[in-house]
Amino acid sequence: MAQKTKLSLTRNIGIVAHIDAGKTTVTERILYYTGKSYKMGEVHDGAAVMDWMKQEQERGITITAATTRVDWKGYDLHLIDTPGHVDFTVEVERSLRVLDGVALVLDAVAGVQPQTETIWRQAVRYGVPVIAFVNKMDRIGADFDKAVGSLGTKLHARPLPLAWPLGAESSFLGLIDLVEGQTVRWVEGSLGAEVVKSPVAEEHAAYLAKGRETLLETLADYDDTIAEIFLEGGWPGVEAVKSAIRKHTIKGEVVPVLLGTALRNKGVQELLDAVVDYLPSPSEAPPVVGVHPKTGEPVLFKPTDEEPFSALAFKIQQDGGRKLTYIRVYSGVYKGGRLYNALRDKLEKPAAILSVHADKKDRVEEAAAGDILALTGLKFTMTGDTLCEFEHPLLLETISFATPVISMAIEPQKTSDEEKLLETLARVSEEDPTFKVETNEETGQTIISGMGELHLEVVLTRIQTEFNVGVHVGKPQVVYKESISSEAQGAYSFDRVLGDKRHAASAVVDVKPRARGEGNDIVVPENVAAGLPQFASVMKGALTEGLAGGPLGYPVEDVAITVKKVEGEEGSLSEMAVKVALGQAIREAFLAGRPVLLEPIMEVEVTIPEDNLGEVIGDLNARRGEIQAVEAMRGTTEVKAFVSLRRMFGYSTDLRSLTQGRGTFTMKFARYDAAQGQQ
Ligand SMILES: Nc1nc2c(ncn2[C@@H]2O[C@H](COP(=O)(O)OP(=O)(O)OP(=O)(O)O)[C@@H](O)[C@H]2O)c(=O)[nH]1
Ligand SMILES: [Mg+2]
Repeated sequence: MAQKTKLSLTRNIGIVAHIDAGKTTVTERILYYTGKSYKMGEVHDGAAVMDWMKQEQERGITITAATTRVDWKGYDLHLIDTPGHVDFTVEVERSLRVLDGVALVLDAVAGVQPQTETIWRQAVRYGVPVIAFVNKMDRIGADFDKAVGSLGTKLHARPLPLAWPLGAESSFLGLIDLVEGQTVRWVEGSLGAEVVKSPVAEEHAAYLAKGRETLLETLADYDDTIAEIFLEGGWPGVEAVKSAIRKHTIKGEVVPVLLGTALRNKGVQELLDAVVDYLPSPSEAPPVVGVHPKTGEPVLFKPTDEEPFSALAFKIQQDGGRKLTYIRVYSGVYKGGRLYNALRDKLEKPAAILSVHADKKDRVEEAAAGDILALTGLKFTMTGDTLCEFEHPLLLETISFATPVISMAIEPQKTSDEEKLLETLARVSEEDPTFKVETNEETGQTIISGMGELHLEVVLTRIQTEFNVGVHVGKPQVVYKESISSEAQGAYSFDRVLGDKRHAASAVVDVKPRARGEGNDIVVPENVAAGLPQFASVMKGALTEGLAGGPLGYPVEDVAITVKKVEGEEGSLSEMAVKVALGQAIREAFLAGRPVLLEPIMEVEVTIPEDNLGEVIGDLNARRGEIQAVEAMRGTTEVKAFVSLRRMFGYSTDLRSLTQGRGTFTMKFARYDAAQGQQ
């Protein structure tokens, strides 16, 4: 196939949503309707192909993003089914970084939910166009209009409904395709595989007219050609409307909305049609620009086979005894031989190129622009690294990850397993950039940290079942940090004779608090740096160390440090003297700046039956939560609050007993802030 055609017939798409919206169920239908699976696997039976990990099947949730490749009407679709639980957002983040478009699944009853908002922000940040699918139209309380409305009110997106539902809840039967002007239904006996399209019945003509009017009215805001025809009261024709939808979806101006119920096998083929019709091919996605690793000059390769090879490693996975490195290829073709890791300045020699479908892998001959594949045999490459040709080096933008907020001590049940445990933990943290392993220097304990209780629980189960290491763990703790509350200065002079040599230096450092979440800022003014070029790396080391552990013993956040002076006499000004003087000056400055302990604060959303409101609010107050909003909707009430993570341990059990199991909640990290009434 000519390459241009090949690329224009490719779509790299993610299925994303809040937890339980139905991503995996939608994906299972996609596998069935495209002929990739011969039977439909259900999440609640633990039989979904895409939820292939044992823990996913047991827990009924997706934990790790699974990739697959299907053929739809001659198009080559690379799909990634992502998890919705906030503890696994790393999987969504890295998927969005390498995808060209997403299908955002909404629950027709709940509409936009907290995690939907997070994903939306990520999609906007990476410039990824979005199509929405309002799923679960069969559920009691399903409301298409309301779900569409929530895209506008909660995400500030511009929704563009492309269909109108015929019925809802148990009487949801089909839809009117507003673009084609047809009624669409699915034959039950064929598990929805047989789609019946027919002209819109007389009694539904008004829906079609009204739906088309809204469609054109919305498009007219972005498209002059459509605006002219709309103002004259005309219909521009199916092709013209499709091409306008495509153009403005790819620009990120509108979000086409489709609907159905994956569980009842309705509406998924229309979603697939929309994916190929309205989401970009790799060649239409914005060009990926990198920088030269040495000069920092911009480097731009077009997404064609003729250009030098470039790819981003976005995921590492242990697969039995071997390591898979997932890559998204942006330009060129790789057929074998060495690849250059431009970030680590290392040559890699991949052993094989694999096309991945859930947990199955097939060897393929080449990796070409637009492909999402896995390589085996890489030694140095980590998540976010660029692979390219040695002669044509570039660095693509890496992937940023949230930092862990919860930690616990871990030790092997058998002391003989100590080394094996450390090896296993190292492997897990290589796969998962939001899982960290450290040794507490004071106690010698091994501390693991991650995004939440579920995250650590999943890792612990893997360690015990997949790697066969029995472990004991401590109680979960939050990850504290510290900052300062006022401007201050620290000075220190070091002068000591060791052996027959005198070591002496003096240092002065200014520190200033910065706003929460701003991070640290280190300034070494020219006049200080210029006088001591031979000590540049020692000074950098002292600063990094000073920030790694402040006077309270935690990593220091949100401070500006300015090194005012580092000096000494020739002969006695040594590396050791500079290191000690600067390190102590930093410590003095932090102490004088009145250290404050910071703890993770979570944004909590609780959904409860109206009659439990009093108890739930009372309980949140007892946890010293700051209630932000209470919103009542048809018998259920939503409470939003900021609560410190420390006070949220065990909340799911408490909420269950407060609401007789009817309440649910989600929480996500909001910020680090001064710890209330602790230490
Ligand atoms: N009533 C109804 N239930 C559905 C529908 N689609 C999915 N479900 C159910 O909703 C639950 C969650 O579905 P999943 O497909 O696992 O949802 P998910 O978005 O993949 O969930 P995570 O990956 O864990 O975030 C399962 O019990 C499904 O059977 C639907 O259209 N209607
Ligand atoms: Mg899932």
